Amino acid sequence: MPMAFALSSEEIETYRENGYLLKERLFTRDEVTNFRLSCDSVESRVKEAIKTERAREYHLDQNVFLDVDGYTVQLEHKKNLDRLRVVEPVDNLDQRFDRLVDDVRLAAPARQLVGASNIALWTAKLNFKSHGVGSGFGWHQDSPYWMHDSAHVDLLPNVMVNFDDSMVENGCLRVIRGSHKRGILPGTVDGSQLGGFYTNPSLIDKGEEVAVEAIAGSALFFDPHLIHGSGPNSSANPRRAIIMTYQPAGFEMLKRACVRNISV
Ligand SMILES: O=C(O)CCC(=O)C(=O)O
Repeated sequence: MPMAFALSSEEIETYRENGYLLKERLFTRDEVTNFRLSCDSVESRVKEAIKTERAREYHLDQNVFLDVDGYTVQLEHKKNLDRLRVVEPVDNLDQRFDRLVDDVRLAAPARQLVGASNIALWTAKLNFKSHGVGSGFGWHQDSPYWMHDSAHVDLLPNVMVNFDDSMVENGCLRVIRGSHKRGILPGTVDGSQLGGFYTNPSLIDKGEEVAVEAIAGSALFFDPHLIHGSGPNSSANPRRAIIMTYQPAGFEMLKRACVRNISV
């Protein structure tokens, strides 16, 4: 009998072909409401932590990053430095996020995509994309960021759980369908510090671009080699989401010297 919440063979085929798969309404309205409360709580605690002497600030390409208490914080760009952009890893900053890592609705598909019956967490980041100020993400693959820290970069499927309706207007995720099949692609050569992590524009087939609009409570599974990015959020609505990445069991997390195996 198929495991509850496991992907069907057609869904797996779609994921393998396109590099992504959207599962609508995986989480209820009440669950989404609670996840939003968790976002607020993490935001206020992180804002306090980065004011302390424990925080170490550094700049990359004029953007501000802070390492504090074992996680990294990216602030929004330029004049919006009072707003958080990304917190990573975030799983252990909130009990609901910690439980979400083990949620069978995500873990059962992740096991199939990793191809292992036992899996662990690789990383979990909370992207705030605040209304009016949330900046976009340039076209990139995740695998070039991770290849120096993981020996199995092909086995790191992502799942993005949307806590708000995620539309073109508030900067939904965009993907280049099928781009994962080409493996790790060369980066941009523009002299910037992080340019090498952005996919060389000459290799991006814009004819395959898809804006993946998704309602709150949906989950988007996507391949670590899939080229993706997103526009800014200039709307009046937030676009909060967590992106969790799984790996085979027994390996340490990115940026944290501990193994976080999945317990169900
Ligand atoms: O949240 C987004 O819009 C994009 C995030 C992303 O691409 C990433 O965190 O790697």
